[in-house]
Amino acid sequence: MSTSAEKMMRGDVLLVIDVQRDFCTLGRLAVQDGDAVVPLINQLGSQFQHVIVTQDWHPAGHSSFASTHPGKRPYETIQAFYGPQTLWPDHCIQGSPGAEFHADLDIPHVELILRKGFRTAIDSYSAFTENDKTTPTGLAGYLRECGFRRVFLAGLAYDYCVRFSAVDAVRAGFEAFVFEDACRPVNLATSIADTHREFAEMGVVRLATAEFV
Ligand code: VGL
Ligand code: ZN
Repeated sequence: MSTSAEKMMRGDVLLVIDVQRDFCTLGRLAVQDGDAVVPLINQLGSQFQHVIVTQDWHPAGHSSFASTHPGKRPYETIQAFYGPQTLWPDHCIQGSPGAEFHADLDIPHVELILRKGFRTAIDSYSAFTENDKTTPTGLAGYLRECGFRRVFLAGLAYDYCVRFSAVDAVRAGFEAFVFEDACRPVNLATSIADTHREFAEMGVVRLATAEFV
């Protein structure tokens, strides 16, 4: 395993989660040090023949926005029709500057941009299944049809969209690997510890970028 070409297998895909301006410095839902993932993800991108990126893509007035619910504040939890839902500041509104990818993200050969969270009534942390745990995004079918078997993840935020995507990748029958240093967390209550517990339970492998590039 001396070169990345030997580590890389046919059937591997890099899934880059939500590296968008609203999750980075001065963004509406800025994750601490979120910008720091960009150079690492660019490096990873150059090592993978196959790269897919996701884009959080909410309509104005989305049900996950605290501003949609009178009297509610960001980071409170409400009961949605599908269960508990954390409320967020307005972010990644379709077509807004904050929904754009970070300006320094540079992976020209990205083969699919998957948008998620575009249904007003349902949030979607996972790139595979929306928060109702029922509505598929179509990504599992895409990956299967293309013959991918191992999904490598990086991006924002570690304890929300990366976590749910990695766990759902395993549920969908793929192997999942997370480049931890190429992610940053939101860090609410026990979200990071919960992520580590769930990764261990589900067999999601935690990696450092240096182990791969
Ligand atoms: C995310 C909260 C709300 C994420 C997206 O990308 O992790 N978190 N929407
Ligand atoms: Zn969102």
